[in-house]
Amino acid sequence: MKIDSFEIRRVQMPLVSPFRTSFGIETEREMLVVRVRTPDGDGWGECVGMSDPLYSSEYVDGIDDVLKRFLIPDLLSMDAVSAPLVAPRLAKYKGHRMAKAALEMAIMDAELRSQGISFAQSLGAVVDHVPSGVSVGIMDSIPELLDAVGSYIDEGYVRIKLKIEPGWDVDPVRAVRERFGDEVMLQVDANTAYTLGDAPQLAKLDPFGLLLIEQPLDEEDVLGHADLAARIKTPICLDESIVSARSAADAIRLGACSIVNIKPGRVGGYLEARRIHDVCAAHNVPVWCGGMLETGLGRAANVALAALPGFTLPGDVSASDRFYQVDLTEPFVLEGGGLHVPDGPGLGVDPLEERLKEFTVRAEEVQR
Ligand code: NPG
Repeated sequence: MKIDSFEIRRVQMPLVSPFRTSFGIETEREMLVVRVRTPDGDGWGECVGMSDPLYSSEYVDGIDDVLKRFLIPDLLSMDAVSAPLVAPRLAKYKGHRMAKAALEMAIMDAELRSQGISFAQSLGAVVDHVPSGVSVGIMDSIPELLDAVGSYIDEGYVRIKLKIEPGWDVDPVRAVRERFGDEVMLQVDANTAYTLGDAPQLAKLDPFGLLLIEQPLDEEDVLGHADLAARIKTPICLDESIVSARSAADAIRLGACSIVNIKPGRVGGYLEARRIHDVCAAHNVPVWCGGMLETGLGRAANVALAALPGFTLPGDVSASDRFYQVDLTEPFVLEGGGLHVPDGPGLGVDPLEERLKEFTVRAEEVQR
């Protein structure tokens, strides 16, 4: 496929309520949305990088720079491009996986739209509806947390994930178990907030029958996770540490995790995400789809990925209204505890012109 140009849009969307994790509080989501223009039609990519480099080293201003200065000019210099060529072509630029993922997503969308094939079909989805989990931020008090969890359960979410950090771990988990019972699928996410020295504290979560504990230790501490796995009963799931199919294979071989969270942006795109799915499936390691407060664009692609056979645990694929009063696309709505997998060409959803205008703070065209 030939590419005419790329448009980079900086988008700012208010969140329905502040979202607090062990690395910060978000009240608004700032992100980049990329549109690729081709003679066969446009395609959309969403970049999951945040405003500040707190979850990963990538951040919006840095992504904007690397896109304009290196990645986009390189792709524009090619006679023709297709989604599987993007990652190998851009491999010489170290890192910047979220930036690369957004470009691959846009090109994949344009390509699939022109071929009349959906993301789900192209990735190998086997279901048309995926169960939704919801991620619940750190709160100021246990009663406030219980109210939030109660409303998500009432809405129909089938799995609850509690964000934890030192000082907010065993008590909230115990309170949720006491109030909502042992049947609720419950897991926790530490976003690297602990060290191996905290093993005795983390072992106190063992009696609560959690599905998993996500990324308790530093992202580079893969061996530490293997050691921790020997000291606690709750299964360890890695998120930040898994940046490629290779790192997933390494972590599994070292015994650092028994479950993997796959976020396409973190690993450089949907095609690498599928390779991680394949590696994990080959090792009987369950995977689930992570979320990074995506708009309807990224959500559509995540839902398609979550429909692959190895995604045996509910993902952070909540409805649009979990984070946004109005979405960039028609909203994803919770039905039967999950979301329908879009089946139209490409992402199967389009940004609504008015919304895009409303939330865009800057738009730039990068041409050949
Ligand atoms: O449902 O989109 C969602 C959010 C799920 O908790 C969630 N994401 O650490 O997994 C995470 C966390 C996150 C959000 C990470 C934003 C980075 C940015």
